[in-house]
Amino acid sequence: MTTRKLARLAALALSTLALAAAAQHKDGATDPEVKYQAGSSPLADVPMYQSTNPKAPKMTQAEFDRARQIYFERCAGCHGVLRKGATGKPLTPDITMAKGTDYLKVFIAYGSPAGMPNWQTSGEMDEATVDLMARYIQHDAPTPPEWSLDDTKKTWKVTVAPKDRPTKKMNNFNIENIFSTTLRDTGEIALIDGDTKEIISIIKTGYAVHISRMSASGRYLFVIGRDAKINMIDLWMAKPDSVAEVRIGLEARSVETSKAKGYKDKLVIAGAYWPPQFTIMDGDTLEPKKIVSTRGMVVGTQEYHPEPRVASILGSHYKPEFIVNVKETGKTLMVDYSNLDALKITEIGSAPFLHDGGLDASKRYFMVAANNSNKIAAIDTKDGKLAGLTDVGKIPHPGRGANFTHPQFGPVWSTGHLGDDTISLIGTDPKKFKQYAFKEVAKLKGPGGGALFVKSHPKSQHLYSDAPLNPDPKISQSVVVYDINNLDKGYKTLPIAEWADLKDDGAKRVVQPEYNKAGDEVWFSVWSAKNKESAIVVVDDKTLKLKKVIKDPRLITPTGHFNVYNTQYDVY
Ligand code: DHE
Repeated sequence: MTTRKLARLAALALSTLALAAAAQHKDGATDPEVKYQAGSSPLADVPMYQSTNPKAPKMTQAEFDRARQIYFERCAGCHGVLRKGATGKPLTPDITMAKGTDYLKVFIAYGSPAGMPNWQTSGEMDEATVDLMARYIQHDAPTPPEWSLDDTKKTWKVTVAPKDRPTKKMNNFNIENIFSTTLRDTGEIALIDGDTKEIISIIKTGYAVHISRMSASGRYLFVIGRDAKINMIDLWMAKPDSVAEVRIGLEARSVETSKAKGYKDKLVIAGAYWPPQFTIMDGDTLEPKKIVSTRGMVVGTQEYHPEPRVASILGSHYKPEFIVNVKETGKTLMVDYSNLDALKITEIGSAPFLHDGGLDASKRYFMVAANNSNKIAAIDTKDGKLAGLTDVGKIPHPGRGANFTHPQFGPVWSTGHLGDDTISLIGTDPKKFKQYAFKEVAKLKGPGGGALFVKSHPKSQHLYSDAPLNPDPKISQSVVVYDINNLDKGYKTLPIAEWADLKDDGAKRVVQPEYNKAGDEVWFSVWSAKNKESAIVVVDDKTLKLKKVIKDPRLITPTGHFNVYNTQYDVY
Protein backbone atom coordinates (compact mmCIF):
# COMPACT_ATOMS: atom_id res chain seq x y z
CA MET A 1 0.00 0.00 0.00
CA THR A 2 1.37 3.47 -0.86
CA THR A 3 1.92 6.04 1.87
CA ARG A 4 -0.79 8.18 0.29
CA LYS A 5 -3.32 5.32 0.49
CA LEU A 6 -2.34 4.66 4.10
CA ALA A 7 -2.84 8.32 4.90
CA ARG A 8 -6.30 8.20 3.24
CA LEU A 9 -7.30 5.16 5.30
CA ALA A 10 -6.07 6.77 8.49
CA ALA A 11 -7.96 9.89 7.54
CA LEU A 12 -11.14 7.89 6.96
CA ALA A 13 -10.90 6.19 10.35
CA LEU A 14 -10.24 9.53 11.97
CA SER A 15 -13.14 11.21 10.22
CA THR A 16 -15.53 8.60 11.65
CA LEU A 17 -14.19 9.27 15.13
CA ALA A 18 -14.21 13.00 14.58
CA LEU A 19 -17.76 12.99 13.29
CA ALA A 20 -18.88 11.28 16.46
CA ALA A 21 -16.94 13.83 18.46
CA ALA A 22 -18.40 16.76 16.59
CA ALA A 23 -21.87 15.47 17.25
CA GLN A 24 -20.97 15.03 20.89
CA HIS A 25 -19.86 18.64 21.02
CA LYS A 26 -23.14 19.91 19.79
CA ASP A 27 -24.80 19.08 23.08
CA GLY A 28 -21.73 19.09 25.22
CA ALA A 29 -20.05 21.93 26.98
CA THR A 30 -16.81 22.24 25.07
CA ASP A 31 -18.42 23.90 22.06
CA PRO A 32 -19.24 27.24 23.73
CA GLU A 33 -15.82 27.32 25.32
CA VAL A 34 -14.05 26.64 22.06
CA LYS A 35 -16.07 29.29 20.20
CA TYR A 36 -15.42 31.74 23.04
CA GLN A 37 -11.66 31.22 23.05
CA ALA A 38 -11.44 31.27 19.27
CA GLY A 39 -12.16 34.99 19.16
CA SER A 40 -10.53 37.08 16.48
CA SER A 41 -7.04 38.38 17.23
CA PRO A 42 -6.00 41.86 16.03
CA LEU A 43 -2.63 40.32 15.09
CA ALA A 44 -4.16 39.31 11.73
CA ASP A 45 -3.15 42.67 10.27
CA VAL A 46 0.31 42.99 11.84
CA PRO A 47 3.38 42.54 9.57
CA MET A 48 5.38 39.53 10.82
CA TYR A 49 8.73 37.89 10.32
CA GLN A 50 8.34 34.79 8.12
CA SER A 51 10.98 32.10 7.51
CA THR A 52 10.42 29.74 4.58
CA ASN A 53 10.32 26.02 5.02
CA PRO A 54 11.17 24.30 1.70
CA LYS A 55 9.81 20.94 2.89
CA ALA A 56 6.31 22.24 3.63
CA PRO A 57 3.60 22.02 0.92
CA LYS A 58 3.76 24.81 -1.65
CA MET A 59 1.78 27.99 -1.12
CA THR A 60 1.74 31.23 -3.08
CA GLN A 61 2.33 34.42 -1.11
CA ALA A 62 -1.34 35.35 -1.57
CA GLU A 63 -2.46 31.95 -0.22
CA PHE A 64 -0.08 32.26 2.72
CA ASP A 65 -1.34 35.76 3.59
CA ARG A 66 -4.96 34.65 3.46
CA ALA A 67 -4.26 31.58 5.61
CA ARG A 68 -2.39 33.72 8.12
CA GLN A 69 -5.36 36.07 8.32
CA ILE A 70 -7.74 33.15 8.94
CA TYR A 71 -5.37 31.62 11.49
CA PHE A 72 -5.32 34.78 13.59
CA GLU A 73 -9.06 35.31 13.24
CA ARG A 74 -10.08 31.74 14.06
CA CYS A 75 -7.27 29.62 15.47
CA ALA A 76 -4.70 31.68 17.43
CA GLY A 77 -6.97 32.07 20.50
CA CYS A 78 -6.67 28.31 21.15
CA HIS A 79 -3.44 27.21 19.47
CA GLY A 80 -1.37 30.28 20.36
CA VAL A 81 0.32 32.98 18.30
CA LEU A 82 3.44 30.84 17.80
CA ARG A 83 1.32 27.68 17.46
CA LYS A 84 3.06 26.12 20.48
CA GLY A 85 -0.33 25.17 21.93
CA ALA A 86 -2.65 26.69 24.56
CA THR A 87 -6.22 25.38 24.99
CA GLY A 88 -5.66 23.71 21.62
CA LYS A 89 -2.84 21.33 20.67
CA PRO A 90 0.58 22.58 19.45
CA LEU A 91 0.73 22.95 15.66
CA THR A 92 4.44 23.37 15.00
CA PRO A 93 5.83 22.00 11.68
CA ASP A 94 7.68 19.11 13.39
CA ILE A 95 4.25 17.79 14.42
CA THR A 96 2.10 18.90 11.47
CA MET A 97 4.48 17.81 8.70
CA ALA A 98 4.68 14.34 10.20
CA LYS A 99 0.86 14.12 10.02
CA GLY A 100 0.62 15.33 6.42
CA THR A 101 -1.96 17.38 4.54
CA ASP A 102 -4.68 14.70 4.22
CA TYR A 103 -4.68 13.88 7.91
CA LEU A 104 -4.76 17.55 8.91
CA LYS A 105 -7.61 18.27 6.50
CA VAL A 106 -9.78 15.67 8.22
CA PHE A 107 -9.05 17.17 11.61
CA ILE A 108 -9.91 20.67 10.47
CA ALA A 109 -13.00 19.56 8.58
CA TYR A 110 -14.53 17.30 11.23
CA GLY A 111 -13.06 18.47 14.54
CA SER A 112 -11.87 16.20 17.32
CA PRO A 113 -13.10 14.79 20.64
CA ALA A 114 -10.62 17.06 22.45
CA GLY A 115 -12.58 20.15 21.46
CA MET A 116 -11.39 21.14 17.97
CA PRO A 117 -14.38 22.64 16.13
CA ASN A 118 -15.66 20.94 12.96
CA TRP A 119 -14.89 23.86 10.68
CA GLN A 120 -16.05 22.33 7.39
CA THR A 121 -19.06 20.27 8.47
CA SER A 122 -20.34 23.23 10.49
CA GLY A 123 -20.28 25.27 7.26
CA GLU A 124 -17.77 27.80 8.58
CA MET A 125 -15.01 26.83 6.11
CA ASP A 126 -15.29 25.36 2.62
CA GLU A 127 -13.14 22.51 1.35
CA ALA A 128 -10.63 24.83 -0.35
CA THR A 129 -10.12 26.81 2.88
CA VAL A 130 -9.61 23.61 4.84
CA ASP A 131 -6.96 22.56 2.31
CA LEU A 132 -5.34 26.00 2.58
CA MET A 133 -5.18 25.81 6.39
CA ALA A 134 -3.84 22.24 6.34
CA ARG A 135 -0.94 23.42 4.17
CA TYR A 136 -0.41 26.63 6.12
CA ILE A 137 0.12 24.96 9.48
CA GLN A 138 2.98 22.89 8.04
CA HIS A 139 4.95 26.10 7.46
CA ASP A 140 6.90 27.78 10.24
CA ALA A 141 4.66 30.04 12.32
CA PRO A 142 5.22 33.68 11.43
CA THR A 143 6.43 35.63 14.44
CA PRO A 144 4.81 38.96 15.32
CA PRO A 145 7.23 41.69 16.34
CA GLU A 146 8.16 42.55 19.92
CA TRP A 147 6.96 45.85 21.44
CA SER A 148 9.50 47.99 23.28
CA LEU A 149 9.31 51.05 25.51
CA ASP A 150 10.18 53.07 22.44
CA ASP A 151 7.30 51.51 20.42
CA THR A 152 4.98 52.25 23.35
CA LYS A 153 6.16 55.86 23.57
CA LYS A 154 5.54 56.38 19.85
CA THR A 155 1.83 55.64 20.40
CA TRP A 156 1.53 57.71 23.58
CA LYS A 157 -0.59 60.87 23.33
CA VAL A 158 -1.68 63.24 26.07
CA THR A 159 -4.61 65.08 24.51
CA VAL A 160 -5.37 67.18 27.61
CA ALA A 161 -2.33 67.74 29.85
CA PRO A 162 -2.89 67.47 33.65
CA LYS A 163 -2.38 71.25 34.03
CA ASP A 164 -5.19 71.93 31.54
CA ARG A 165 -7.69 69.59 33.20
CA PRO A 166 -10.44 70.79 35.55
CA THR A 167 -9.49 71.31 39.20
CA LYS A 168 -12.98 70.29 40.30
CA LYS A 169 -15.90 68.35 38.89
CA MET A 170 -17.38 70.43 36.04
CA ASN A 171 -20.61 68.50 35.47
CA ASN A 172 -23.73 67.62 37.41
CA PHE A 173 -23.53 63.88 36.89
CA ASN A 174 -23.64 61.57 39.87
CA ILE A 175 -20.27 60.18 38.81
CA GLU A 176 -20.35 57.22 41.20
CA ASN A 177 -23.42 55.87 39.43
CA ILE A 178 -22.18 56.22 35.85
CA PHE A 179 -21.90 52.99 33.84
CA SER A 180 -19.21 52.45 31.21
CA THR A 181 -20.68 50.04 28.66
CA THR A 182 -18.48 48.23 26.14
CA LEU A 183 -19.69 48.66 22.55
CA ARG A 184 -17.60 45.78 21.34
CA ASP A 185 -17.78 45.87 17.57
CA THR A 186 -17.66 49.64 17.09
CA GLY A 187 -14.62 50.06 19.35
CA GLU A 188 -16.41 52.53 21.62
CA ILE A 189 -17.78 52.83 25.12
CA ALA A 190 -21.08 54.41 26.11
CA LEU A 191 -21.05 56.40 29.33
CA ILE A 192 -24.56 56.07 30.73
CA ASP A 193 -26.02 58.08 33.61
CA GLY A 194 -27.16 55.42 36.08
CA ASP A 195 -29.76 57.78 37.62
CA THR A 196 -31.48 59.05 34.46
CA LYS A 197 -30.49 56.10 32.20
CA GLU A 198 -29.53 58.66 29.52
CA ILE A 199 -26.40 58.25 27.40
CA ILE A 200 -23.88 60.91 28.47
CA SER A 201 -21.49 60.30 25.59
CA ILE A 202 -20.07 57.73 23.24
CA ILE A 203 -16.26 57.67 23.27
CA LYS A 204 -14.01 56.15 20.61
CA THR A 205 -11.63 53.55 22.10
CA GLY A 206 -9.51 50.62 20.89
CA TYR A 207 -10.49 47.79 18.53
CA ALA A 208 -13.04 45.27 19.90
CA VAL A 209 -12.90 47.14 23.20
CA HIS A 210 -12.86 44.81 26.17
CA ILE A 211 -12.96 46.09 29.77
CA SER A 212 -13.15 49.32 31.82
CA ARG A 213 -11.51 49.92 35.19
CA MET A 214 -11.50 52.92 37.58
CA SER A 215 -8.76 54.92 39.23
CA ALA A 216 -8.76 54.70 43.04
CA SER A 217 -10.19 58.25 43.38
CA GLY A 218 -13.05 57.47 41.02
CA ARG A 219 -12.12 60.34 38.69
CA TYR A 220 -10.43 58.51 35.82
CA LEU A 221 -11.84 55.65 33.79
CA PHE A 222 -9.47 53.39 31.84
CA VAL A 223 -10.62 51.37 28.86
CA ILE A 224 -8.58 48.79 26.94
CA GLY A 225 -9.19 47.43 23.45
CA ARG A 226 -8.06 44.08 22.09
CA ASP A 227 -5.48 46.03 20.04
CA ALA A 228 -3.86 46.96 23.40
CA LYS A 229 -4.91 50.61 23.13
CA ILE A 230 -5.77 52.26 26.45
CA ASN A 231 -7.95 55.38 26.74
CA MET A 232 -7.88 57.42 29.93
CA ILE A 233 -11.18 59.25 30.40
CA ASP A 234 -11.61 62.19 32.78
CA LEU A 235 -15.05 62.04 34.42
CA TRP A 236 -14.64 65.55 35.90
CA MET A 237 -14.84 67.26 32.49
CA ALA A 238 -18.06 69.06 31.56
CA LYS A 239 -18.45 66.33 28.95
CA PRO A 240 -16.23 63.41 30.04
CA ASP A 241 -13.71 62.51 27.35
CA SER A 242 -10.38 60.86 26.66
CA VAL A 243 -7.37 62.83 27.95
CA ALA A 244 -4.56 60.38 27.15
CA GLU A 245 -3.98 57.20 25.18
CA VAL A 246 -1.25 54.65 24.54
CA ARG A 247 -0.75 51.19 23.00
CA ILE A 248 1.04 48.76 25.28
CA GLY A 249 1.49 45.96 22.74
CA LEU A 250 -0.27 44.38 19.79
CA GLU A 251 -2.99 42.48 21.61
CA ALA A 252 -4.32 42.81 25.17
CA ARG A 253 -7.26 42.28 27.51
CA SER A 254 -6.60 43.87 30.92
CA VAL A 255 -5.96 47.23 32.57
CA GLU A 256 -5.94 48.25 36.27
CA THR A 257 -4.81 51.04 38.59
CA SER A 258 -2.84 51.38 41.86
CA LYS A 259 -5.20 51.27 44.85
CA ALA A 260 -2.93 50.99 47.91
CA LYS A 261 -2.71 53.80 50.48
CA GLY A 262 -0.29 56.49 49.30
CA TYR A 263 -0.48 55.31 45.67
CA LYS A 264 -4.03 56.27 44.71
CA ASP A 265 -4.19 57.38 41.06
CA LYS A 266 -0.39 57.14 40.83
CA LEU A 267 0.05 54.20 38.46
CA VAL A 268 -1.75 52.24 35.76
CA ILE A 269 -0.86 48.73 34.61
CA ALA A 270 -1.95 46.82 31.53
CA GLY A 271 -1.23 43.26 30.47
CA ALA A 272 -0.69 42.10 26.90
CA TYR A 273 -1.49 38.85 25.13
CA TRP A 274 1.20 39.74 22.58
CA PRO A 275 4.00 40.31 23.28
CA PRO A 276 3.63 38.41 26.56
CA GLN A 277 4.41 41.26 28.96
CA PHE A 278 2.88 43.93 31.20
CA THR A 279 3.51 47.65 31.24
CA ILE A 280 3.35 50.05 34.17
CA MET A 281 2.43 53.66 33.36
CA ASP A 282 2.06 57.01 35.03
CA GLY A 283 -1.45 57.39 36.50
CA ASP A 284 -1.90 61.00 35.33
CA THR A 285 -0.69 60.73 31.76
CA LEU A 286 -0.21 57.05 30.80
CA GLU A 287 3.48 57.73 30.17
CA PRO A 288 5.03 54.23 29.96
CA LYS A 289 7.54 53.58 32.75
CA LYS A 290 8.36 49.91 32.92
CA ILE A 291 7.81 46.78 30.83
CA VAL A 292 8.18 43.28 32.28
CA SER A 293 8.13 40.06 30.24
CA THR A 294 6.03 37.11 31.42
CA ARG A 295 7.88 34.48 29.34
CA GLY A 296 9.04 31.64 31.55
CA MET A 297 8.36 28.27 33.07
CA VAL A 298 4.97 26.60 33.48
CA VAL A 299 3.95 25.68 37.05
CA GLY A 300 4.37 21.96 37.75
CA THR A 301 6.09 20.74 34.57
CA GLN A 302 8.55 23.66 34.69
CA GLU A 303 8.77 23.69 30.91
CA TYR A 304 9.52 26.93 29.11
CA HIS A 305 6.53 28.72 27.57
CA PRO A 306 7.28 31.33 24.90
CA GLU A 307 3.98 33.25 25.02
CA PRO A 308 2.28 33.23 28.42
CA ARG A 309 -0.51 35.79 28.04
CA VAL A 310 -1.42 38.24 30.78
CA ALA A 311 -5.00 37.62 31.93
CA SER A 312 -6.70 39.40 34.85
CA ILE A 313 -4.92 42.09 36.86
CA LEU A 314 -6.00 43.58 40.18
CA GLY A 315 -4.60 46.42 42.29
CA SER A 316 -4.21 45.21 45.88
CA HIS A 317 -6.00 47.23 48.57
CA TYR A 318 -3.47 46.00 51.16
CA LYS A 319 -0.06 46.70 49.69
CA PRO A 320 1.50 48.64 46.83
CA GLU A 321 1.14 45.57 44.62
CA PHE A 322 -0.45 44.59 41.36
CA ILE A 323 -1.74 41.03 41.20
CA VAL A 324 -0.94 39.88 37.68
CA ASN A 325 -2.32 36.53 36.53
CA VAL A 326 -0.38 34.80 33.80
CA LYS A 327 -2.47 32.41 31.78
CA GLU A 328 -0.30 29.64 30.34
CA THR A 329 2.32 29.43 33.12
CA GLY A 330 -0.39 29.27 35.81
CA LYS A 331 1.41 31.84 37.94
CA THR A 332 0.19 34.88 39.85
CA LEU A 333 2.80 37.63 40.05
CA MET A 334 2.57 40.00 43.01
CA VAL A 335 4.29 43.04 41.52
CA ASP A 336 5.50 45.46 44.22
CA TYR A 337 5.36 48.86 42.51
CA SER A 338 6.80 50.91 45.38
CA ASN A 339 10.14 51.15 43.58
CA LEU A 340 9.95 50.70 39.83
CA ASP A 341 13.75 50.79 39.56
CA ALA A 342 14.09 47.82 41.90
CA LEU A 343 10.93 45.94 41.08
CA LYS A 344 10.15 43.06 43.44
CA ILE A 345 7.94 40.27 42.13
CA THR A 346 6.62 37.42 44.26
CA GLU A 347 5.68 34.49 42.07
CA ILE A 348 2.84 32.26 43.28
CA GLY A 349 2.23 29.11 41.27
CA SER A 350 -1.22 27.53 41.20
CA ALA A 351 -2.53 25.91 38.00
CA PRO A 352 -2.93 26.72 34.29
CA PHE A 353 -4.62 28.60 32.60
CA LEU A 354 -5.34 31.50 34.90
CA HIS A 355 -8.06 33.68 33.45
CA ASP A 356 -10.54 35.92 35.30
CA GLY A 357 -11.30 36.51 38.95
CA GLY A 358 -12.04 38.97 41.74
CA LEU A 359 -11.72 39.69 45.44
CA ASP A 360 -13.61 38.04 48.28
CA ALA A 361 -15.84 40.25 50.46
CA SER A 362 -12.97 41.08 52.88
CA LYS A 363 -10.87 42.18 49.83
CA ARG A 364 -7.93 40.15 51.15
CA TYR A 365 -8.18 37.08 48.90
CA PHE A 366 -8.05 37.19 45.12
CA MET A 367 -10.01 34.27 43.71
CA VAL A 368 -8.87 33.36 40.19
CA ALA A 369 -10.11 30.73 37.78
CA ALA A 370 -7.58 28.23 36.43
CA ASN A 371 -9.98 27.35 33.67
CA ASN A 372 -7.99 24.59 32.02
CA SER A 373 -7.56 22.79 35.34
CA ASN A 374 -11.16 23.27 36.60
CA LYS A 375 -9.84 24.90 39.77
CA ILE A 376 -10.07 28.17 41.68
CA ALA A 377 -6.89 29.51 43.27
CA ALA A 378 -7.21 31.78 46.31
CA ILE A 379 -4.32 34.24 46.53
CA ASP A 380 -3.73 35.84 49.92
CA THR A 381 -2.91 39.42 48.91
CA LYS A 382 -1.86 40.30 52.48
CA ASP A 383 0.66 37.54 53.10
CA GLY A 384 1.55 37.02 49.43
CA LYS A 385 0.91 33.29 49.24
CA LEU A 386 -1.47 30.68 47.89
CA ALA A 387 -4.24 30.31 50.47
CA GLY A 388 -5.98 27.45 48.70
CA LEU A 389 -6.61 25.68 45.42
CA THR A 390 -9.96 24.01 45.09
CA ASP A 391 -11.59 21.83 42.45
CA VAL A 392 -14.79 23.26 41.00
CA GLY A 393 -16.93 22.45 37.94
CA LYS A 394 -15.90 22.35 34.29
CA ILE A 395 -14.18 25.49 33.00
CA PRO A 396 -14.95 28.02 35.73
CA HIS A 397 -15.66 31.54 34.42
CA PRO A 398 -16.50 33.99 37.23
CA GLY A 399 -15.87 37.43 35.70
CA ARG A 400 -15.02 39.00 39.04
CA GLY A 401 -17.25 36.46 40.82
CA ALA A 402 -20.02 37.15 43.35
CA ASN A 403 -19.77 37.42 47.16
CA PHE A 404 -22.53 36.81 49.66
CA THR A 405 -23.05 35.36 53.13
CA HIS A 406 -24.35 31.83 53.00
CA PRO A 407 -26.74 30.90 55.82
CA GLN A 408 -24.63 27.84 56.68
CA PHE A 409 -21.12 28.36 55.29
CA GLY A 410 -20.60 32.05 56.07
CA PRO A 411 -18.97 34.34 53.49
CA VAL A 412 -18.67 32.64 50.11
CA TRP A 413 -17.38 33.69 46.70
CA SER A 414 -19.02 32.07 43.69
CA THR A 415 -18.36 31.24 40.07
CA GLY A 416 -20.40 29.88 37.17
CA HIS A 417 -18.98 27.55 34.51
CA LEU A 418 -18.70 27.47 30.77
CA GLY A 419 -18.60 23.71 30.68
CA ASP A 420 -21.40 22.63 33.03
CA ASP A 421 -24.61 23.84 34.61
CA THR A 422 -23.36 24.49 38.14
CA ILE A 423 -22.40 27.48 40.24
CA SER A 424 -19.67 26.69 42.77
CA LEU A 425 -19.67 28.35 46.18
CA ILE A 426 -16.30 28.63 47.92
CA GLY A 427 -15.83 29.56 51.58
CA THR A 428 -13.65 32.64 52.08
CA ASP A 429 -13.46 33.22 55.83
CA PRO A 430 -10.53 31.27 57.32
CA LYS A 431 -11.07 32.82 60.78
CA LYS A 432 -14.72 32.12 61.60
CA PHE A 433 -15.42 29.36 59.08
CA LYS A 434 -12.02 27.70 58.89
CA GLN A 435 -13.37 24.29 57.87
CA TYR A 436 -14.92 25.79 54.71
CA ALA A 437 -12.17 28.23 53.78
CA PHE A 438 -11.10 27.99 50.14
CA LYS A 439 -13.03 24.78 49.59
CA GLU A 440 -16.02 24.25 47.37
CA VAL A 441 -18.80 24.07 49.95
CA ALA A 442 -21.83 23.77 47.66
CA LYS A 443 -22.93 23.59 44.05
CA LEU A 444 -26.06 25.33 42.82
CA LYS A 445 -27.76 23.94 39.77
CA GLY A 446 -28.31 26.30 36.86
CA PRO A 447 -30.15 25.85 33.57
CA GLY A 448 -27.11 24.81 31.45
CA GLY A 449 -23.46 25.53 30.60
CA GLY A 450 -22.15 28.55 28.71
CA ALA A 451 -22.25 30.87 31.74
CA LEU A 452 -19.84 33.81 31.78
CA PHE A 453 -20.70 36.11 34.68
CA VAL A 454 -22.27 35.90 38.15
CA LYS A 455 -23.03 38.92 40.32
CA SER A 456 -24.36 39.87 43.76
CA HIS A 457 -24.17 42.96 45.99
CA PRO A 458 -23.75 43.43 49.76
CA LYS A 459 -27.19 45.10 49.93
CA SER A 460 -28.96 42.45 47.85
CA GLN A 461 -30.34 39.04 48.72
CA HIS A 462 -29.95 37.83 45.15
CA LEU A 463 -27.33 36.05 43.08
CA TYR A 464 -27.59 36.34 39.28
CA SER A 465 -26.00 34.23 36.56
CA ASP A 466 -26.06 34.68 32.78
CA ALA A 467 -25.36 31.94 30.20
CA PRO A 468 -24.79 33.83 26.92
CA LEU A 469 -22.84 30.98 25.33
CA ASN A 470 -25.44 28.30 25.93
CA PRO A 471 -26.54 26.85 22.55
CA ASP A 472 -30.21 27.01 23.57
CA PRO A 473 -31.57 30.53 22.88
CA LYS A 474 -34.11 30.13 25.69
CA ILE A 475 -31.17 29.93 28.10
CA SER A 476 -28.76 32.38 26.42
CA GLN A 477 -31.50 35.03 26.17
CA SER A 478 -32.44 34.97 29.85
CA VAL A 479 -30.75 35.04 33.27
CA VAL A 480 -31.36 33.08 36.41
CA VAL A 481 -31.59 34.49 39.90
CA TYR A 482 -31.27 32.75 43.27
CA ASP A 483 -32.55 33.91 46.64
CA ILE A 484 -29.43 33.58 48.80
CA ASN A 485 -31.48 32.86 51.90
CA ASN A 486 -33.42 30.10 50.16
CA LEU A 487 -30.90 28.53 47.84
CA ASP A 488 -32.61 25.13 48.04
CA LYS A 489 -35.60 26.60 46.22
CA GLY A 490 -33.56 26.72 43.01
CA TYR A 491 -33.53 29.55 40.52
CA LYS A 492 -36.08 31.85 38.94
CA THR A 493 -35.69 32.69 35.24
CA LEU A 494 -35.95 36.30 34.04
CA PRO A 495 -36.68 36.58 30.27
CA ILE A 496 -34.42 39.60 29.77
CA ALA A 497 -34.26 39.50 25.95
CA GLU A 498 -38.04 39.16 25.72
CA TRP A 499 -38.42 42.17 27.99
CA ALA A 500 -36.10 44.14 25.69
CA ASP A 501 -38.68 43.67 22.92
CA LEU A 502 -36.20 44.15 20.08
CA LYS A 503 -37.33 44.58 16.50
CA ASP A 504 -34.74 42.17 14.99
CA ASP A 505 -34.33 38.44 15.38
CA GLY A 506 -30.70 38.83 16.52
CA ALA A 507 -28.74 36.54 18.84
CA LYS A 508 -29.95 38.64 21.83
CA ARG A 509 -27.42 37.04 24.16
CA VAL A 510 -27.92 38.35 27.66
CA VAL A 511 -24.59 39.17 29.21
CA GLN A 512 -23.05 40.43 32.45
CA PRO A 513 -25.22 41.40 35.38
CA GLU A 514 -23.95 44.65 37.00
CA TYR A 515 -25.49 46.49 39.97
CA ASN A 516 -25.95 50.22 40.30
CA LYS A 517 -24.23 51.98 43.19
CA ALA A 518 -27.19 51.64 45.58
CA GLY A 519 -27.37 47.90 44.91
CA ASP A 520 -31.09 48.04 44.16
CA GLU A 521 -31.08 47.53 40.39
CA VAL A 522 -29.20 45.23 38.02
CA TRP A 523 -28.20 46.02 34.44
CA PHE A 524 -27.88 43.47 31.62
CA SER A 525 -26.77 43.82 28.01
CA VAL A 526 -28.87 42.20 25.32
CA TRP A 527 -26.11 41.57 22.79
CA SER A 528 -26.95 41.08 19.11
CA ALA A 529 -24.80 41.43 15.98
CA LYS A 530 -23.55 44.79 14.73
CA ASN A 531 -26.34 45.19 12.20
CA LYS A 532 -29.13 44.22 14.63
CA GLU A 533 -30.81 46.08 17.44
CA SER A 534 -29.37 45.58 20.95
CA ALA A 535 -30.38 47.05 24.31
CA ILE A 536 -29.66 47.35 28.01
CA VAL A 537 -32.28 46.02 30.38
CA VAL A 538 -32.51 47.29 33.96
CA VAL A 539 -34.19 45.07 36.55
CA ASP A 540 -35.50 46.10 39.97
CA ASP A 541 -33.52 43.89 42.35
CA LYS A 542 -36.21 43.77 45.07
CA THR A 543 -39.20 42.85 42.90
CA LEU A 544 -37.25 41.15 40.07
CA LYS A 545 -39.48 43.12 37.66
CA LEU A 546 -38.46 45.07 34.58
CA LYS A 547 -37.55 48.66 35.46
CA LYS A 548 -36.29 50.15 32.19
CA VAL A 549 -35.13 49.19 28.69
CA ILE A 550 -32.42 51.48 27.32
CA LYS A 551 -32.53 51.53 23.51
CA ASP A 552 -30.57 53.80 21.25
CA PRO A 553 -29.22 53.33 17.70
CA ARG A 554 -25.76 54.08 19.13
CA LEU A 555 -25.89 51.08 21.49
CA ILE A 556 -24.24 48.68 19.04
CA THR A 557 -23.08 45.31 20.41
CA PRO A 558 -23.14 46.23 24.11
CA THR A 559 -21.43 43.55 26.24
CA GLY A 560 -19.71 44.35 29.57
CA HIS A 561 -20.75 47.26 31.75
CA PHE A 562 -18.93 48.71 34.68
CA ASN A 563 -20.53 50.82 37.39
CA VAL A 564 -18.03 53.46 38.54
CA TYR A 565 -18.47 52.97 42.29
CA ASN A 566 -18.61 49.17 42.24
CA THR A 567 -15.56 48.98 39.99
CA GLN A 568 -13.65 51.54 42.04
CA TYR A 569 -14.21 49.69 45.33
CA ASP A 570 -14.42 46.12 44.01
CA VAL A 571 -18.01 45.64 45.11
CA TYR A 572 -19.44 42.43 43.69
FE1 DHE B 1 -13.27 38.70 28.20
C1 DHE B 1 -12.80 40.00 31.37
C2 DHE B 1 -10.06 37.56 28.19
C3 DHE B 1 -13.89 37.00 25.27
C4 DHE B 1 -16.36 40.13 28.04
N1 DHE B 1 -11.74 38.71 29.54
C5 DHE B 1 -11.74 39.30 30.80
C6 DHE B 1 -10.46 39.11 31.42
C7 DHE B 1 -9.68 38.43 30.50
C8 DHE B 1 -10.48 38.19 29.33
C9 DHE B 1 -8.24 38.02 30.67
C10 DHE B 1 -10.06 39.59 32.81
C11 DHE B 1 -9.64 41.04 32.79
C12 DHE B 1 -9.32 41.56 34.17
O1 DHE B 1 -10.09 41.33 35.11
O2 DHE B 1 -8.29 42.23 34.33
N2 DHE B 1 -12.18 37.46 26.96
C13 DHE B 1 -10.89 37.13 27.14
C14 DHE B 1 -10.44 36.24 26.08
O3 DHE B 1 -9.27 35.82 25.89
C15 DHE B 1 -11.64 35.80 25.34
C16 DHE B 1 -11.99 34.40 25.83
C17 DHE B 1 -11.51 35.65 23.83
C18 DHE B 1 -11.08 36.87 23.07
O4 DHE B 1 -10.81 36.73 21.89
O5 DHE B 1 -10.99 37.96 23.62
C19 DHE B 1 -12.66 36.84 25.85
N3 DHE B 1 -14.85 38.59 26.88
C20 DHE B 1 -14.89 37.85 25.76
C21 DHE B 1 -16.16 38.01 25.07
O6 DHE B 1 -16.47 37.47 23.96
C22 DHE B 1 -17.02 38.86 25.92
C23 DHE B 1 -18.17 38.01 26.48
C24 DHE B 1 -17.68 40.03 25.21
C25 DHE B 1 -16.72 41.12 24.79
O7 DHE B 1 -17.00 42.27 25.10
O8 DHE B 1 -15.73 40.82 24.16
C26 DHE B 1 -16.04 39.25 27.03
N4 DHE B 1 -14.38 39.83 29.48
C27 DHE B 1 -15.61 40.36 29.19
C28 DHE B 1 -16.04 41.19 30.30
C29 DHE B 1 -15.02 41.15 31.26
C30 DHE B 1 -13.98 40.28 30.71
C31 DHE B 1 -17.37 41.94 30.38
C32 DHE B 1 -14.98 41.86 32.61
C33 DHE B 1 -15.74 41.11 33.64
C34 DHE B 1 -15.76 41.82 34.96
O9 DHE B 1 -16.76 41.69 35.66
O10 DHE B 1 -14.79 42.48 35.32
